[in-house]
Amino acid sequence: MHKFTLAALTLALTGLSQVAGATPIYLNHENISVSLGSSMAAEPFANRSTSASLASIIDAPSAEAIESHAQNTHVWINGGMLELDFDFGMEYNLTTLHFWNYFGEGYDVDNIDFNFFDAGHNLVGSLLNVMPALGSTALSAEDYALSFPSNVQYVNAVLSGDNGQVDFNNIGFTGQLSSSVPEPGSLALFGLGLAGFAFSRKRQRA
Ligand SMILES: [Ca+2]
Ligand SMILES: [Ca+2]
Repeated sequence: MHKFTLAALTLALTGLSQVAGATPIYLNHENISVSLGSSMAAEPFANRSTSASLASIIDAPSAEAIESHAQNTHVWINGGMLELDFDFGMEYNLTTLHFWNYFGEGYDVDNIDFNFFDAGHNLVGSLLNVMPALGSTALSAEDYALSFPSNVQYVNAVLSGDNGQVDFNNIGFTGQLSSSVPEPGSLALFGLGLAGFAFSRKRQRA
């Protein structure tokens, strides 16, 4: 019986932390999607299919991940720009943007324009003329702090290189769920409700 109550409390605490959205979440293929922007041809990548390339953009397991440059880890546009549309599925208050650039000037990304939109597609922030540093052969991310912790669900990114080359390994975001943080009173009521639920289940089973 104590086990059941503990499980219910654990569930309640897990639920509370999700409702509060207090935990920074790294956004990657497990919780967001990315597609080609409206300016792009269907298969613009030089080395792989669009589906494989898009999957590779958001496949870093964490913001601290190291990724080696290989055909199945990077994406490459030969002669042009790359426009991407990210969809987070729900609104996040973003804190950091992460970018894994190519390691040589001949192919790396030299400029990125980011525009951030809420669930209603209203512009809530921009990060323009980002000039990412060169990566290295064992790539770690360059981090950009975001100064507008507003409700972001969609991100449009346009990446370009001085010589028409766009090559990089990953783009990632860190943020917290924007869903409103409940008042302490409602938190306590929520917890009491769950505890009551556990107690009544316990009595029924006894
Ligand atoms: Ca990758
Ligand atoms: Ca360059």
